[in-house]
Amino acid sequence: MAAKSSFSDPQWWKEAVVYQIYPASFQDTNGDGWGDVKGITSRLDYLKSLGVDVVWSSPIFKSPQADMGYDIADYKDIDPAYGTLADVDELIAEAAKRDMKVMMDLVVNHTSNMHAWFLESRSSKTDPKRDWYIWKPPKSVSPTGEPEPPNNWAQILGEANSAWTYDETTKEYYLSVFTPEQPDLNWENPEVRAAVWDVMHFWLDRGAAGFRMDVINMISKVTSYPDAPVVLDPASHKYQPGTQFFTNGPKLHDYLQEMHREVLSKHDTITVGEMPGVSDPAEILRTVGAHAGELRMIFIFDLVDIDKPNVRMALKPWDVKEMKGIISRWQRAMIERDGWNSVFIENHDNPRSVSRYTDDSDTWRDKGAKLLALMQTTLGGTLFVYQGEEIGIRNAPLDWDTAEYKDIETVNYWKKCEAIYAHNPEKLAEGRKIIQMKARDHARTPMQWDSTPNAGFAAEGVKPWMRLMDDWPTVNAAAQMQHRSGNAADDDEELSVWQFWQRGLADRKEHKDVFVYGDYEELSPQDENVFAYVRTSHNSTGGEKWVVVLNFSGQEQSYHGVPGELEFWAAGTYTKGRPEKATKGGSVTLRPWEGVLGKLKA
Ligand code: TEU
Ligand code: CA
Repeated sequence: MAAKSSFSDPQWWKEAVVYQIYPASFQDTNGDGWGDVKGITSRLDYLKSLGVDVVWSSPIFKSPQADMGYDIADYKDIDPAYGTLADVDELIAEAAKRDMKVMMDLVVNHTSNMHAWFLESRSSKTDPKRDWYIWKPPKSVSPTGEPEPPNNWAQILGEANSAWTYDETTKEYYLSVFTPEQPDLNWENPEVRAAVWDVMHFWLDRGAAGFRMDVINMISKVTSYPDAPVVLDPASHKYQPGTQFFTNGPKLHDYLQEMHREVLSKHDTITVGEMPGVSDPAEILRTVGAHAGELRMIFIFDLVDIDKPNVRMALKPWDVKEMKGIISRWQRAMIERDGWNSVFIENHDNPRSVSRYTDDSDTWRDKGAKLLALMQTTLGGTLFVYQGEEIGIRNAPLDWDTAEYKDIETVNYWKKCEAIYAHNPEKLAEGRKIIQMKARDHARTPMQWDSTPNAGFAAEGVKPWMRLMDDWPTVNAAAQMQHRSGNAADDDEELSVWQFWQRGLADRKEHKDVFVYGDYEELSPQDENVFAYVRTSHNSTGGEKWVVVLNFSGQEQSYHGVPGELEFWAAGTYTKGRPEKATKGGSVTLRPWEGVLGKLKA
């Protein structure tokens, strides 16, 4: 007989709602146009009122900011732009007062090229830290003295370039899969691993509740460093994606189990591993299985990579059926195989969900955002909400100058477009469109707090580090928190996006047996526009059954598959109470982008 499943065993980190902060763009308090730790602390009450339990901030450590802090120069200090260690102590203490926790971003696949470890490593071939990074001689040197990289792997954040960076000091290359400013650590070296455990202890001892772990599935490389197969047009791409040779590599699980033994097993943590590029359930369960002894959960990228062909800065058509398939597959997999999901559709590396999965026009933006909120608050797993998602911030418009985009990936991508397509205006326009749809910058615009100058992100007269969206006078947190349309007691009152999220998070907690821990069954896999599912609590004594029906289209849709008998409609994205057009007999008619939640008779 199979062992009893732990899926529905209550754990604080399963029920927690995590809010991801992009610190440079959250709240500036000292007038430099750059968000800071004190700014996060000043907004804890806001987060608490939304229903957040855990705050995770993208990196705030000392960094030259080549990749917005994902290039760390000192893991045990805070970048002066963000504040001080004392500010973080205060943040953790203030969060604790509100019964909230703080999670750190652990970026240990690579360091900054300005980290002391790397400066030592590059200084000579015999330096004691030489082997902390991955150094190789050139594959060849041309008669004119031009070195050739050890293999053909492309950089991830500048795919036109090599993943290897040549260093004149010792005439060798170092591996830098993201950018030259982010040299990869050599995890084969036990000293490196011990140094990482030390960093983790440092933050846990300071009161951090756990970690989001940046590209943690890239720490083990295939150490023969073979050439990657040619999948991108070699005429325009000398270098090719080498992902398969450093994603879920041969020693990943050894390292994660060692991490668990040395660090995580000693604390009650929340951990989530960022794991792009892996979709095999058996492999994923090795990390997130209840008895795996590795991490609590990971970010699976199938959904946010739905429109990703070989490289991220490209477009691929997708449809609602595909989206539903991905969600249902992972909901089922964790229940059947005793693992644990994270639920997310936004982060700082992706465009805004309302623009990507719904219709972000002025007419439909708030409906689309509420549809996505209803979906996420009723799916199983630990829920992650991204800064600004709770007010339905959308992508920057096409008419923004490319100079407004600050992200190194976008900047490199646009440079490449301008070089290759200098005489091809059509291709150039296509590149510009890809930026409007896919750039990471869309998630990084300053938070829209209120309708005062600079949207309350920074004081009047300050120039924010990145341009604010133009719609902040109408799309902002204050307006949505105060929002009232019609009579508050009226079922037809429409909630703002923020209010809808707040209510959804509260409902999720109230009915956690259903929405966090319950069973999941998709009802409409073949429907082209409607996504419908049933969540059932495992509770043997009077289990509850709830149905969710979501219209992912801009047209009215009738859905006939509501199973069993409806007790009542609990929520809809158009009205506070009963959806207007809900009918008897298993049918419901949904308006464009409308979603409804109903309780079924047991
Ligand atoms: O991202 C890793 C990653 O692979 C992506 O989501 C990446 O942004 C995308 O593939 C680019 O095409 C993490 C961080 O979240 C990201 O911000 C960093 O730039 C990256 O690692 C390097 O630390
Ligand atoms: Ca500041």
